[in-house]
Amino acid sequence: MEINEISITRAIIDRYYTKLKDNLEIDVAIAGGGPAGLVAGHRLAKAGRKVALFERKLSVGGGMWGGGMMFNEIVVQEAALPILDEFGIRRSRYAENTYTADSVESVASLIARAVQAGLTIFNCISVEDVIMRPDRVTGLVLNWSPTEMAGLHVDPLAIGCTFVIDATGHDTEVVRVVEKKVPGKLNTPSGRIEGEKSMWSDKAETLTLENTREVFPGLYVAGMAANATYGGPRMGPIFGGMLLSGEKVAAELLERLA
Ligand code: 48F
Repeated sequence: MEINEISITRAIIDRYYTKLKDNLEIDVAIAGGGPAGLVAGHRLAKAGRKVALFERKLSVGGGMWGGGMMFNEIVVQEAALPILDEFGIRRSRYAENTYTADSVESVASLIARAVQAGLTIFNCISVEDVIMRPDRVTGLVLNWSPTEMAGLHVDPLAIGCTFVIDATGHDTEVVRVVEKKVPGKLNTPSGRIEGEKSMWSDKAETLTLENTREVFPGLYVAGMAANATYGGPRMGPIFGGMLLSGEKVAAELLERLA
Protein backbone atom coordinates (compact mmCIF):
# COMPACT_ATOMS: atom_id res chain seq x y z
CA MET A 1 0.00 0.00 0.00
CA GLU A 2 1.19 3.50 -0.82
CA ILE A 3 2.57 5.48 2.10
CA ASN A 4 0.17 8.28 2.90
CA GLU A 5 1.30 11.59 4.41
CA ILE A 6 -1.98 12.20 6.20
CA SER A 7 -1.90 8.75 7.72
CA ILE A 8 1.65 9.40 9.01
CA THR A 9 0.47 12.65 10.55
CA ARG A 10 -2.64 11.08 12.09
CA ALA A 11 -0.56 8.25 13.61
CA ILE A 12 1.87 10.63 15.28
CA ILE A 13 -0.83 12.94 16.63
CA ASP A 14 -2.96 10.04 17.92
CA ARG A 15 -0.06 8.27 19.60
CA TYR A 16 1.40 11.40 21.18
CA TYR A 17 -1.90 12.60 22.60
CA THR A 18 -2.63 9.18 24.02
CA LYS A 19 0.80 9.25 25.69
CA LEU A 20 0.25 12.74 27.06
CA LYS A 21 -3.30 12.10 28.31
CA ASP A 22 -2.12 8.90 29.90
CA ASN A 23 0.33 10.88 32.02
CA LEU A 24 -1.89 13.65 33.37
CA GLU A 25 -2.11 12.06 36.82
CA ILE A 26 0.89 10.03 37.85
CA ASP A 27 2.79 8.78 40.88
CA VAL A 28 6.07 10.56 40.19
CA ALA A 29 7.02 13.37 37.82
CA ILE A 30 10.73 13.86 37.17
CA ALA A 31 12.11 17.19 35.99
CA GLY A 32 15.33 16.70 34.06
CA GLY A 33 16.71 13.75 32.10
CA GLY A 34 20.33 13.52 33.25
CA PRO A 35 21.76 10.36 34.81
CA ALA A 36 20.05 10.90 38.19
CA GLY A 37 16.59 11.40 36.67
CA LEU A 38 16.99 8.47 34.29
CA VAL A 39 18.06 6.00 36.98
CA ALA A 40 15.23 7.17 39.26
CA GLY A 41 12.72 6.84 36.42
CA HIS A 42 13.98 3.39 35.53
CA ARG A 43 13.69 2.09 39.08
CA LEU A 44 10.22 3.53 39.67
CA ALA A 45 8.88 2.27 36.36
CA LYS A 46 10.38 -1.16 36.87
CA ALA A 47 8.60 -1.35 40.23
CA GLY A 48 5.31 -0.69 38.44
CA ARG A 49 4.86 2.99 39.34
CA LYS A 50 3.43 5.48 36.91
CA VAL A 51 6.28 7.84 36.21
CA ALA A 52 7.09 10.41 33.54
CA LEU A 53 10.20 12.48 32.91
CA PHE A 54 10.18 15.96 31.35
CA GLU A 55 13.37 17.15 29.66
CA ARG A 56 13.92 20.65 28.33
CA LYS A 57 16.30 19.68 25.55
CA LEU A 58 15.67 17.67 22.42
CA SER A 59 18.20 15.13 23.64
CA VAL A 60 17.89 13.40 26.99
CA GLY A 61 21.08 12.63 28.94
CA GLY A 62 22.04 15.95 30.52
CA GLY A 63 25.71 16.42 31.24
CA MET A 64 26.72 12.84 30.60
CA TRP A 65 27.24 12.95 26.81
CA GLY A 66 30.28 15.18 27.02
CA GLY A 67 32.29 13.18 29.58
CA GLY A 68 34.88 15.66 30.83
CA MET A 69 35.40 18.71 28.66
CA MET A 70 34.02 16.76 25.68
CA PHE A 71 36.47 13.88 26.13
CA ASN A 72 33.60 11.43 25.88
CA GLU A 73 34.56 9.05 28.67
CA ILE A 74 33.09 9.07 32.17
CA VAL A 75 34.56 7.89 35.45
CA VAL A 76 32.58 5.78 37.90
CA GLN A 77 33.74 4.54 41.27
CA GLU A 78 33.37 1.03 42.65
CA ALA A 79 30.16 1.64 44.60
CA ALA A 80 28.15 2.37 41.47
CA LEU A 81 29.40 -0.50 39.31
CA PRO A 82 26.29 -2.65 40.00
CA ILE A 83 24.19 0.09 38.38
CA LEU A 84 26.37 0.12 35.26
CA ASP A 85 26.04 -3.66 35.12
CA GLU A 86 22.28 -3.51 35.54
CA PHE A 87 22.01 -1.19 32.55
CA GLY A 88 24.42 -3.29 30.50
CA ILE A 89 27.00 -0.49 30.30
CA ARG A 90 30.48 -1.84 29.62
CA ARG A 91 33.27 -0.48 31.80
CA SER A 92 36.94 -1.08 32.42
CA ARG A 93 39.17 -0.63 35.42
CA TYR A 94 41.64 2.22 35.14
CA ALA A 95 43.02 2.42 38.67
CA GLU A 96 41.90 1.67 42.21
CA ASN A 97 38.27 2.72 42.62
CA THR A 98 38.41 4.32 39.16
CA TYR A 99 36.50 2.76 36.28
CA THR A 100 35.73 4.31 32.90
CA ALA A 101 32.85 3.91 30.45
CA ASP A 102 32.07 5.38 27.05
CA SER A 103 29.77 8.32 27.74
CA VAL A 104 27.64 7.81 24.63
CA GLU A 105 27.10 4.12 25.40
CA SER A 106 26.27 5.11 28.99
CA VAL A 107 23.59 7.64 28.07
CA ALA A 108 22.10 5.50 25.31
CA SER A 109 21.84 2.51 27.64
CA LEU A 110 20.30 4.50 30.50
CA ILE A 111 17.65 5.93 28.17
CA ALA A 112 16.85 2.68 26.39
CA ARG A 113 16.54 0.59 29.55
CA ALA A 114 14.49 3.25 31.35
CA VAL A 115 11.98 3.60 28.51
CA GLN A 116 11.74 -0.15 28.08
CA ALA A 117 11.06 -0.49 31.81
CA GLY A 118 8.03 1.78 31.38
CA LEU A 119 9.33 5.31 31.97
CA THR A 120 7.60 7.81 29.68
CA ILE A 121 9.96 10.53 28.50
CA PHE A 122 8.70 13.84 27.14
CA ASN A 123 11.55 15.75 25.55
CA CYS A 124 11.54 19.38 24.47
CA ILE A 125 9.22 20.24 27.37
CA SER A 126 10.33 22.59 30.14
CA VAL A 127 9.11 22.60 33.71
CA GLU A 128 8.36 26.24 34.39
CA ASP A 129 6.41 26.05 37.65
CA VAL A 130 4.70 23.70 40.10
CA ILE A 131 1.11 23.18 41.17
CA MET A 132 0.84 24.05 44.86
CA ARG A 133 -1.69 23.40 47.55
CA PRO A 134 -1.23 25.16 50.89
CA ASP A 135 1.28 22.71 52.24
CA ARG A 136 2.75 20.74 49.35
CA VAL A 137 3.73 20.46 45.71
CA THR A 138 1.14 18.47 43.76
CA GLY A 139 2.20 18.71 40.14
CA LEU A 140 4.28 20.33 37.42
CA VAL A 141 3.50 23.24 35.13
CA LEU A 142 4.84 22.60 31.63
CA ASN A 143 5.48 24.40 28.42
CA TRP A 144 7.19 23.64 25.11
CA SER A 145 10.87 24.51 25.31
CA PRO A 146 10.75 26.38 21.97
CA THR A 147 7.99 28.57 23.45
CA GLU A 148 10.23 29.33 26.39
CA MET A 149 13.24 29.94 24.13
CA ALA A 150 11.33 32.30 21.86
CA GLY A 151 9.95 34.18 24.86
CA LEU A 152 6.40 33.77 23.56
CA HIS A 153 3.58 34.68 25.89
CA VAL A 154 1.77 31.33 25.85
CA ASP A 155 0.12 29.86 28.91
CA PRO A 156 1.35 26.45 30.08
CA LEU A 157 -0.44 23.17 30.80
CA ALA A 158 -0.08 21.08 33.95
CA ILE A 159 0.11 17.49 35.16
CA GLY A 160 -0.66 16.17 38.65
CA CYS A 161 1.51 13.79 40.66
CA THR A 162 2.02 12.47 44.16
CA PHE A 163 5.74 13.34 44.17
CA VAL A 164 8.08 15.48 42.09
CA ILE A 165 11.80 14.84 41.70
CA ASP A 166 13.93 17.84 40.84
CA ALA A 167 16.75 16.28 38.79
CA THR A 168 17.55 19.43 36.85
CA GLY A 169 21.25 19.42 37.74
CA HIS A 170 23.29 22.47 38.68
CA ASP A 171 20.40 24.88 38.09
CA THR A 172 18.02 23.14 40.51
CA GLU A 173 15.15 24.80 38.70
CA VAL A 174 12.12 23.30 40.44
CA VAL A 175 13.45 24.04 43.92
CA ARG A 176 14.22 27.57 42.77
CA VAL A 177 10.60 28.10 41.75
CA VAL A 178 9.33 26.64 45.02
CA GLU A 179 11.69 28.81 47.05
CA LYS A 180 10.48 31.89 45.21
CA LYS A 181 6.78 31.24 44.79
CA VAL A 182 5.46 28.66 47.24
CA PRO A 183 4.76 29.83 50.82
CA GLY A 184 6.81 28.03 53.45
CA LYS A 185 10.45 27.12 53.93
CA LEU A 186 12.66 24.54 52.31
CA ASN A 187 13.95 21.70 54.46
CA THR A 188 17.52 23.09 54.40
CA PRO A 189 19.58 24.68 57.21
CA SER A 190 18.67 28.20 56.10
CA GLY A 191 15.21 27.36 54.76
CA ARG A 192 16.51 28.51 51.39
CA ILE A 193 18.74 27.09 48.62
CA GLU A 194 22.24 26.81 50.11
CA GLY A 195 23.95 26.98 46.71
CA GLU A 196 26.52 24.77 45.01
CA LYS A 197 30.16 25.01 46.08
CA SER A 198 33.35 24.63 44.02
CA MET A 199 34.86 21.30 43.06
CA TRP A 200 35.76 18.65 45.65
CA SER A 201 35.06 15.31 44.00
CA ASP A 202 35.40 12.93 46.94
CA LYS A 203 33.27 14.94 49.33
CA ALA A 204 30.73 15.79 46.63
CA GLU A 205 30.11 12.16 45.73
CA THR A 206 29.28 11.27 49.35
CA LEU A 207 27.23 14.38 49.91
CA THR A 208 25.16 13.84 46.76
CA LEU A 209 23.74 10.74 48.37
CA GLU A 210 23.16 12.39 51.76
CA ASN A 211 21.52 15.38 50.11
CA THR A 212 19.11 13.26 48.09
CA ARG A 213 15.90 13.80 50.06
CA GLU A 214 12.60 15.59 50.39
CA VAL A 215 13.30 19.32 50.37
CA PHE A 216 9.69 20.46 50.52
CA PRO A 217 6.53 18.39 51.04
CA GLY A 218 6.03 16.46 47.80
CA LEU A 219 9.36 17.56 46.29
CA TYR A 220 12.59 15.53 46.31
CA VAL A 221 16.00 16.53 44.99
CA ALA A 222 18.38 14.13 43.26
CA GLY A 223 21.73 14.32 41.48
CA MET A 224 23.56 17.61 41.21
CA ALA A 225 20.36 19.44 42.15
CA ALA A 226 20.63 17.83 45.59
CA ASN A 227 24.11 19.26 46.16
CA ALA A 228 23.13 22.65 44.78
CA THR A 229 20.14 22.74 47.13
CA TYR A 230 22.02 21.66 50.25
CA GLY A 231 25.31 23.50 49.64
CA GLY A 232 27.47 20.56 48.54
CA PRO A 233 30.44 20.93 46.19
CA ARG A 234 30.49 19.94 42.52
CA MET A 235 32.33 16.76 41.55
CA GLY A 236 33.23 17.01 37.87
CA PRO A 237 32.97 14.09 35.42
CA ILE A 238 32.66 11.27 37.96
CA PHE A 239 29.13 9.91 37.77
CA GLY A 240 28.70 7.27 40.47
CA GLY A 241 27.04 9.73 42.85
CA MET A 242 24.48 10.68 40.20
CA LEU A 243 23.55 7.06 39.54
CA LEU A 244 23.38 6.19 43.24
CA SER A 245 21.32 9.30 43.94
CA GLY A 246 18.74 8.23 41.34
CA GLU A 247 18.64 4.82 42.97
CA LYS A 248 18.20 6.30 46.44
CA VAL A 249 15.37 8.68 45.56
CA ALA A 250 13.50 5.89 43.79
CA ALA A 251 13.87 3.57 46.79
CA GLU A 252 12.54 6.25 49.17
CA LEU A 253 9.61 7.05 46.94
CA LEU A 254 8.71 3.40 46.50
CA GLU A 255 8.43 3.20 50.30
CA ARG A 256 6.33 6.35 50.48
CA LEU A 257 4.03 5.17 47.70
CA ALA A 258 3.60 1.65 49.09
O1 48F B 1 22.78 18.20 34.50
P1 48F B 1 22.25 16.82 34.46
O2 48F B 1 23.05 15.78 33.80
O3 48F B 1 21.85 16.43 35.96
P2 48F B 1 22.25 15.22 36.92
O4 48F B 1 21.50 14.01 36.57
O5 48F B 1 23.79 14.94 36.58
C1 48F B 1 24.79 15.91 36.73
C2 48F B 1 25.95 15.55 35.85
O6 48F B 1 25.57 15.52 34.50
C3 48F B 1 27.14 16.49 35.94
C4 48F B 1 27.87 16.46 37.21
C5 48F B 1 28.50 15.30 37.81
O7 48F B 1 28.65 14.16 37.43
O8 48F B 1 28.06 17.47 37.83
O9 48F B 1 26.71 17.82 35.71
O10 48F B 1 22.16 15.76 38.28
O11 48F B 1 20.82 16.83 33.75
C6 48F B 1 19.83 17.75 34.11
C7 48F B 1 18.84 17.85 32.98
O12 48F B 1 17.76 18.64 33.39
C8 48F B 1 17.31 19.42 32.27
C9 48F B 1 18.60 19.77 31.55
O13 48F B 1 18.34 20.11 30.20
C10 48F B 1 19.42 18.51 31.70
O14 48F B 1 19.25 17.63 30.62
N1 48F B 1 16.57 20.55 32.80
C11 48F B 1 17.06 21.62 33.49
N2 48F B 1 16.07 22.45 33.83
C12 48F B 1 14.92 21.90 33.33
C13 48F B 1 15.24 20.70 32.68
C14 48F B 1 13.55 22.30 33.35
N3 48F B 1 13.15 23.44 33.94
N4 48F B 1 12.64 21.52 32.72
C15 48F B 1 13.04 20.36 32.11
N5 48F B 1 14.32 19.94 32.07
